[in-house]
Parts: sequence; C-alpha cells; structure tokens
Amino acid sequence: MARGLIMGLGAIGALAAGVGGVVVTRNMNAPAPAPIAAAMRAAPETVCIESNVRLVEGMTRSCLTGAQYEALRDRAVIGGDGAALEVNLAGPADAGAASVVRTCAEYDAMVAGGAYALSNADIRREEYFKRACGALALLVKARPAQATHFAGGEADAADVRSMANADAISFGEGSPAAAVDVAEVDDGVWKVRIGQGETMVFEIAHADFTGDGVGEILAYLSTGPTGGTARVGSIGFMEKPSAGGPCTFNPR
Ligand SMILES: [Ca+2]
Repeated sequence: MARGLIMGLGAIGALAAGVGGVVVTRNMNAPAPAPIAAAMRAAPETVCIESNVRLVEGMTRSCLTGAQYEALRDRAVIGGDGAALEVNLAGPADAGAASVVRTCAEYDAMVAGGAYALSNADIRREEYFKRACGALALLVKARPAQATHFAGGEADAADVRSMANADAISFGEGSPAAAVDVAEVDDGVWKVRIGQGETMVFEIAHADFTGDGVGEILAYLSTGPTGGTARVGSIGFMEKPSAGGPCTFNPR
C-alpha cells in the first residue's frame, strides 16, 4: 500500500486534533502577502513566513533574519492545539531514563546524540518536533530569493494540483486522470483529495534554501488514511523548474 505524500489523507478535523495538525491563526486584517521584491521586505536579508502556520511559541507571520529564526529554536514547540509540548527522549547511554525536551535546540541536540522517543505517545508528539525543528533548521540558513517561478512567492491552485498529479502518477496508484480536488482552506493552506486520499499542504515560507538564488517554498505535508488518526508528516520544498510548472514536492 505504498502511498505518495499526496495520496494519503486525513480529515479536515486533523487540523485541530490530529498528529499532523497545525495551528492556523486567522487575522482578517493581515496585509496581502508581500511580493518577493527586496524593497517590499522589512529588511533585505529577512525571510518571511507566508502563512499563519505556527510551529513554536512566539512564531508569527513576519519577516525574520537567520539569527531571529535561530532564536526561535529556544522556544517551546507547540502542538495542534497551540499548547507547548514535551517529548521524552532516551539516549543510548541513558539506560532507560528519558530526558524531557521542549525546544528545538534541546531536541536537535538530543537527536544528534542518538536519542529517540520511547513510547507511542512520545512518538506522536515527536512529529511536531520533527516538523518545527526541521523547518527552523532550514529557515536559519535560508536567504531571500532573487528570482522565483512562484508568482508572488506563493503556490497557486495549479501548482498544488500539478504536485498532486505528479505524485499520483509516480506511485502508480490511480490513473493520471483520477479526479484531484484542490482547495485553499486558508492563506497558504491547501487540502488535496485524490480518491480516498487527502493531504494537507501548509506553505511556511518562500526563500532560496538551496543557494542558487531561486526561490523554493518550504512546506509541510500531512498525510494519512481517510478517517484514520495516524498521519505522516513531511517537511520539504515545493519546487518549479519554470513558471509553467509542474510543481514537485521534495522532502528534506
Ligand atoms: Ca533555490
């Protein structure tokens, strides 16, 4: 039952309650997403969060420097309900004694030392750490894009649809002609349905993460079987070779 990142699913309710849930705050007065032109940014070397997705306490829709993203690694990782999380990790030398981890700085250090989550509950909570800490590590090193194939630095419905189609075809489940339903449920948050599968796509930031000056979209995908609670999350880049697409998702 190999499934691509898009083929899976998860109810919309997972937004609030599922393992892959992400807190999305809605600010009706938020300004329109800024163009990538440097003149439009608060500071030339900042990278902007492009949606209302929050990964750690204190994270807002704003434009930050690498140092400011680094500082967020010391903030508490939050879960699907917006509350700070703790995860218990045991290292190879801990002989069963787990350490409580709350921030990405703590989490990354523990994982680098070979630590891992022991219980099923910790494994579920750890998904939030994988997402938040994976994203922050990439944001720390990101640079403003000098050029992009994403108009306005954001994906549009055609981009998300092409990403879903590419995934469906590459995994050979469902014909390329399978109905693909794409809906933007919040700014930069997409719900993709292919047959029984449903995937949530959360755009986080548009920037140059690969050093070539061209922008990618850092995104989080949450996939799982329809009606199930088990979801698989993946941090990666939405990339396009040209303005005409297609768009692909490449896990990091
Ligand atoms: Ca790039």
